[in-house]
Amino acid sequence: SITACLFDLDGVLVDTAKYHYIAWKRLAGELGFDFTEQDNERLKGVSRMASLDILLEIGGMTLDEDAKLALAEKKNAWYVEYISKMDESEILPGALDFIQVLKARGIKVALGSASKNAMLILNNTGLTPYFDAIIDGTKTSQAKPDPEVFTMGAHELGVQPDTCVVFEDAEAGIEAATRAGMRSVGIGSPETLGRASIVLSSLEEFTVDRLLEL
Ligand code: B16
Ligand code: MG
Repeated sequence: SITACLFDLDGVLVDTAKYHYIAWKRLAGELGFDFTEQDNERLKGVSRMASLDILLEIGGMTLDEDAKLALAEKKNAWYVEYISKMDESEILPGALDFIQVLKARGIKVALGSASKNAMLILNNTGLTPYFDAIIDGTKTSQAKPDPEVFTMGAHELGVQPDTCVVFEDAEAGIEAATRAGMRSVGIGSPETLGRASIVLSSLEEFTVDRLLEL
């Protein structure tokens, strides 16, 4: 049986990738190189510092740790400015309805995100009260595909991993779910998320009855 659903944030509940993209592009611009939407695909689900490493690799730059921390902070300040203007209209189609039905059916709901800004996004979109547990980048030490974020989620909910289903838009997130011993629902394309139990284009086309059949 299924006792809990664990949701990734960016790409599953909200589309913050566009704000990450504008902020990284602005940083690349200051550093003197271009950063495309296609480049940005490589940053999805990846931690902030690992994202910066990919960006610098694209620009052909090598910097010391202090310089990298300063750039990451600069990018984050811009990103926080953008996400501060978010509201409930930015919740992705079908996400809130699905979460409400889960709660009504007694299935627990947790967040499993790499972002250190998750609380700001959840508060601005009004999603915070729906979560029984919130695990984000401020609580974890290992990035996906390490299973830590989801293992911590199950632990905090007091449920067994094999009764959990993870919702993820990134390949590394599907791998993290599998390594945690959980089923997974991929949101996006079957080409990159083929290892998920099932792949959907959005939560709009999903129901709790289909969840219980996984
Ligand atoms: P921050 P998720 C991830 O969120 C994003 O997909 C990824 O692009 C970002 O670099 C990462 O959070 C860290 O975010 O800079 O806000 O700490 O998909 O795990 O919800
Ligand atoms: Mg994601």
